[in-house]
Amino acid sequence: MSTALILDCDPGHDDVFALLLAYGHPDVDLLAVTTVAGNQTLEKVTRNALSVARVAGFTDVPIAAGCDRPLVRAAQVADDVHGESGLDGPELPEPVHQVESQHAVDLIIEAVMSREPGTVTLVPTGALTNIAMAVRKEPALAERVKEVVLMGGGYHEGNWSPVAEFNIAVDPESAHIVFNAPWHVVMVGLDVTHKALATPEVVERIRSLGTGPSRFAVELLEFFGEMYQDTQGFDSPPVHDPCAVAYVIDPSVMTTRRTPVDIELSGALTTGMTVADFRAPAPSDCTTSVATTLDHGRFWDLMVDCLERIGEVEL
Ligand code: PIR
Ligand code: CA
Repeated sequence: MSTALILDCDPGHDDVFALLLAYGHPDVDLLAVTTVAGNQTLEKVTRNALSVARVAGFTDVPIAAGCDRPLVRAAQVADDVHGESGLDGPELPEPVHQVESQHAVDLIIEAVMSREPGTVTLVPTGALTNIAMAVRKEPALAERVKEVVLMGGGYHEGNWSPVAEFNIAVDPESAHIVFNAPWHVVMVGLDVTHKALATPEVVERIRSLGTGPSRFAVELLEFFGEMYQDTQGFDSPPVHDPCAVAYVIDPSVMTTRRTPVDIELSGALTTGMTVADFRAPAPSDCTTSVATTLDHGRFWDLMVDCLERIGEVEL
């Protein structure tokens, strides 16, 4: 049975792997790709999504642009790891199709509300601005979606501050709305994505596929790896965003724990922290879960199989 999925992203090197996995896996029906300002400006990440659609051959999937800044705070970009374009490294081909005229927030609402209740999964891999706007504009969304499986946060780790992760830290007010809405949220945070390392063996497996999309993927990993080495001292880069898609495809690639999570909005040192309460068994009305461990081998098997299935794509 395939899962209908909307990927809300800010490509972004690792977002591309989420796009490839969501498009290339037979158990996922990728309804739409929506974009949000984050790793780079909205204009840049949207162009990147269109370019990737050409590289991987999914120009028939609608791509809609969303919010160009966080709800409350000034925009911040992550050009220290993603570069000036948001996707530095490989050559980015000119897009061959157009972005939708509809705003991402309206597309999300329409796509979910027009389908059977409990059938659409939202996978945000950037700031949560579009998702927060959508559930505010159409509160019934919360009971209509199957669940929200997001890459963001971390209960023991941070990357944008000692305790906060980028996607949450740049727009904590949106994160607060999303984590407190009455839907099930699965937080796939740094606690597991920092284990999703593209080791030299992984890079060689992808390289050996010898296709256009696999070469593109390798060039992304090479750039991302250098930036992660220079800025954060990682030997291999963590490929965060496809972890959330992998959970949707096969939840057994990670373990999760149902636990209350809330977002710090006014800390002196902790704004944007995802505060998880592990002190006792979760209360029966708890609607949040956190991912706790990742099966590295099976995760990368999923990713490599997907690239193999996508195969060669004529540009
Ligand atoms: C990755 C990101 C932002 C900043 C850094 N340093 C690294 C992006 C990724 O695209 C991912 O969605 C999330 N934000 C990880 O923090
Ligand atoms: Ca991202």
